[in-house]
Amino acid sequence: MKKYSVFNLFTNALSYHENWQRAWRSPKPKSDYDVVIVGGGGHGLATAYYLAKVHGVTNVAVVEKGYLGGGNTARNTTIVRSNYLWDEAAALYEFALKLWEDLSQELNFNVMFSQRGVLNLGHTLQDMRDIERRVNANRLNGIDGEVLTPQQIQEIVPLLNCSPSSRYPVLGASWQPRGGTARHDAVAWGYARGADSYGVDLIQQTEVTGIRRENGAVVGVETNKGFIGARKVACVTAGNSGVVAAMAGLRLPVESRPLQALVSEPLKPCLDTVVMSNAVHGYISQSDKGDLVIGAGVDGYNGYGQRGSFNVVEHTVQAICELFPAFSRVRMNRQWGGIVDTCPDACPIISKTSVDGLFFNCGWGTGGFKATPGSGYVFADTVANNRPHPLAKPFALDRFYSGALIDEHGAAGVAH
Ligand code: FAD
Ligand code: PYC
Repeated sequence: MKKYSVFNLFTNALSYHENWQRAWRSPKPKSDYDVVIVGGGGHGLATAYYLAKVHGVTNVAVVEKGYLGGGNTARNTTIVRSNYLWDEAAALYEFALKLWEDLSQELNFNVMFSQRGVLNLGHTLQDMRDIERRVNANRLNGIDGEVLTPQQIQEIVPLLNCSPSSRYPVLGASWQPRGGTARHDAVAWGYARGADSYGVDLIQQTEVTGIRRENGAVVGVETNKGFIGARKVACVTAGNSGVVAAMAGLRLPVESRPLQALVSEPLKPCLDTVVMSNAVHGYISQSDKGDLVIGAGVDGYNGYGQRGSFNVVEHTVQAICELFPAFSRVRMNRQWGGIVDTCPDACPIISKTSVDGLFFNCGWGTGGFKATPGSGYVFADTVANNRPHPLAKPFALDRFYSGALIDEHGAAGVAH
């Protein structure tokens, strides 16, 4: 992969970007691939990268209906942590967190991973019992975590209202120091450039409209630009997974709902960690640009409109003002929604399907950004070897038949 020097940066800055190389090719689709990945978000691009790099499978196309990283990857609030309750989920998210720690070096692309720590606040005795249980479980799994007192929290976040007379007093928090945030589009671009350098074709503005099967096996995808043959099709389409699965006659146990976020006008640095509260129900961090990045839970209805409803915005900013009275006069610049696909147990699906050669990676709900590197790694392994990667095995579709669900609603961070 080409390395970029300070000299390059300097000359490019003075050339009005004219000499900048494209970060990836824009090829016409071939008639046939070993693997077609549907969906060019972070997870799809990471899957392509690891298929090529780790498994030597390079005759691969990523087919994206919009632009790379323009779905939930572009719309999320970039919180990364691995403090999930159950062993299976904790192992998967911790694997991802370890990949995050070296990702900028791996991709030679600054993904701005910032381990500024994540606080999950508790406001009731039951919250605190749940927090203690989760932190204990995390530590048994080798994941960093501590239970903090209100005094310790106040030292980390001086602006947080820790007054015992507040409506929902802060009684404590879980603290994962290795958690934090990353730059969402840099992750997509880094994986895209890496995958392209191995020969993967990244095909944008091309919508998959059908999944062609013969004798119970996948043979390719129909697109709005024609048929593309494939021995394997790996679908990584987040909020649209139910729609894409239906193209192959499958019904997935996912529901698609809007999840909203907001950013404020930029402020001087005032919040250098991530604060989440499930009870008051809002979360917040400050981007490197200075904006407050804010969100809460999913909207209360299913749908595909990437907007959401106003009452959720109102509820979210009320929660933030309750937690941070000093932010009550900050103006909000933008609000948006993304469509998240949620499973009944708030855990993802990483799985083969009943159609030979057809795989799905979806159902990450409100929390898949943090999993991007790990998700791509284990899904690539699953697709390349036609069997689940050990970390992906508990997340196969068969759990909805066996009943071996992994209930992570408590650790999901925002309500589903
Ligand atoms: P996407 O980035 O959505 O990629 C899927 C792609 O598939 C899209 O680009 C789409 O255009 C494409 N596609 C769909 N249908 C087709 C088709 N028929 N043909 C071709 N292409 C198709 N997670 C966290 O861990 N931390 C957070 O802080 C966090 N905050 C969030 C805040 C909001 C407001 C939202 C909406 C989500 C948040 N998430 C968070 C969840 C996270 O964004 C997702 O789980 C994750 O980005 C999913 O990645 P992906 O690559 O699977 O999906
Ligand atoms: O999964 O940590 C998370 C999260 C935070 C905001 C949305 N999802």
